[in-house]
Amino acid sequence: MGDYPDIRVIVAPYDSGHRGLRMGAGPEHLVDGGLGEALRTAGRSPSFATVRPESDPPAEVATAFELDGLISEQVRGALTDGHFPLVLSGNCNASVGTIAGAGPEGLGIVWFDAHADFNTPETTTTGFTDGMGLAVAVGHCWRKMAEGVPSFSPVAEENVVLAGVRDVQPAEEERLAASKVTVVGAEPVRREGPRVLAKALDELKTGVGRVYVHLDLDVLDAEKVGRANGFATKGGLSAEQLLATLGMVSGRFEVVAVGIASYDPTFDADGRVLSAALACVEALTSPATPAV
Ligand SMILES: [Mn+2]
Repeated sequence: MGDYPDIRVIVAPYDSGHRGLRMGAGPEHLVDGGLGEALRTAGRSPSFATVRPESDPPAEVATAFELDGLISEQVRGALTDGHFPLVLSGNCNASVGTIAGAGPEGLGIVWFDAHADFNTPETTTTGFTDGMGLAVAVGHCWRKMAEGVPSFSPVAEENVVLAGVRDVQPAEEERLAASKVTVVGAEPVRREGPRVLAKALDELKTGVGRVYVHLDLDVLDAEKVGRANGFATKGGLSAEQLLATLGMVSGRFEVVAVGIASYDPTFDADGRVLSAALACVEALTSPATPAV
């Protein structure tokens, strides 16, 4: 990250338009579970802002994009104030707001997730917009809705690295293969270590200098670490591997914003996912991160 003295924690505690429900409980659980302490340990002073959509009744798609708009304004405001934006959200599609606020032109995305979040309304079998977050970010779907998010424009596919995936649907697989998104699955990271990500990051660096880091906590291994949510699967990264890969990202790029998403504390009874998440926050916001 850049040399920001302060961190603006932007809290978007919603899942599918519902406040505090399921993964919507994650952001406040992270805050109550020691996020401020982790930031202070990293030498930062945090301030907190919670976004509140007003669409009534809430509707999954409309509320998701309303949240994106509110997040975009918060992220832009934080950057204007010289604060580093850290966005805690229930769903991954909140990333669209963060990317918009950070300024999508010339921005790269490093997206950690067990899933590809690359469905569109035409390929999804669940109707869950969370699973379309990356597809929206690169302009593949919901284009009119995304246009309504202040400052949003799609990020170029070639400026995206998707890492740690292992649960990808066939239609997503096809569309990823036809795209310029670089995919580094969880399996090679587990087999050969975090360094397998180096090539993808070095290539990304030829195109962009600043990145948004998206961290869906279900990139963590459901067995070795714990289940971040109801969609978590085994075969993922250990906390150490994730920390090492994050260090590789912050060693190469100016990280302009971080998003942490998809944490449902009811699946994390022993708090191991929480601990891993806080360690990631510390690593990503420490003033000096050594390059690997
Ligand atoms: Mn996700």
